[in-house]
Amino acid sequence: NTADKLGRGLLIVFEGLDRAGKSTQCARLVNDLEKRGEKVKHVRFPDRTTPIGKMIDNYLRGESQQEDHVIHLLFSANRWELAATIKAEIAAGTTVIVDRYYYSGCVYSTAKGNPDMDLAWCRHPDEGLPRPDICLFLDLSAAEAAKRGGWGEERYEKKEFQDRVRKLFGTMRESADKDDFVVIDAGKSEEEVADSIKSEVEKVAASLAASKKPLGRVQP
Ligand code: ADP
Ligand code: 2DT
Ligand code: MG
Repeated sequence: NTADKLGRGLLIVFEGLDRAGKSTQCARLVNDLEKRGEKVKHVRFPDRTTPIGKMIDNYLRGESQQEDHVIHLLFSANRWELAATIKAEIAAGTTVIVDRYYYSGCVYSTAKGNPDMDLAWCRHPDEGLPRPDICLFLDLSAAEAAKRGGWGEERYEKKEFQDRVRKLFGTMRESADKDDFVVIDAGKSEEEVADSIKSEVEKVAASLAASKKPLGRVQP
């Protein structure tokens, strides 16, 4: 298995717009790796269970207001509070599968259009976090996403905002973090998407095992 060949677990992140299928595919990959005898931990951000996560949850549900910089830093802090655990799990041979990470953090905050907060500013607080071995970007057109049902009631779940998010993910996929991303066509059936993901994960696991690459950090 991965841990024997690489000497550590993998850090695998899922990103994409709302309804792209992240949560569905995270669950499937966790299941699949577990069946193959791998140790797996499933994490999602925001982690709404911690005290900081509860503040974020209130904000997302529209029950509280937060200044733009403040909520941005809370999302980042919510990742930092789990960073040491993630590193320890990976060192112990567990593969950690993450539903949204700092890429969402940068893109959603920047999409607000606050003139003091561009992508570069938004990325700084996350520098130094464990760096994903792969970020599987589930790519879905707006039309396909619309077929998957309406948005919920949460902040950000509005057409105009989602259009800005889509554009900014595009920018991010072409900038500092471009080597992290593998784009997956998320418009196919659940099984077909799962198969593409499996093959990308196997590819990255094999290449890392060959190079014995240690877990990285998000670079400035
Ligand atoms: P996300 O976590 O990215 O918001 P979900 O995994 O919750 O997305 O999926 C959003 C909706 O789309 C759910 O109703 C889910 O059952 C459905 N769905 C997920 N993957 C597919 C797919 N490949 N084709 C059609 N519908 C899908
Ligand atoms: P879900 O729980 O449905 O994925 O929605 N978000 C997420 C941010 O604004 N900043 C972040 O750092 C992260 C991780 C994206 C969570 C919502 O919170 C947004 C949608
Ligand atoms: Mg989800």
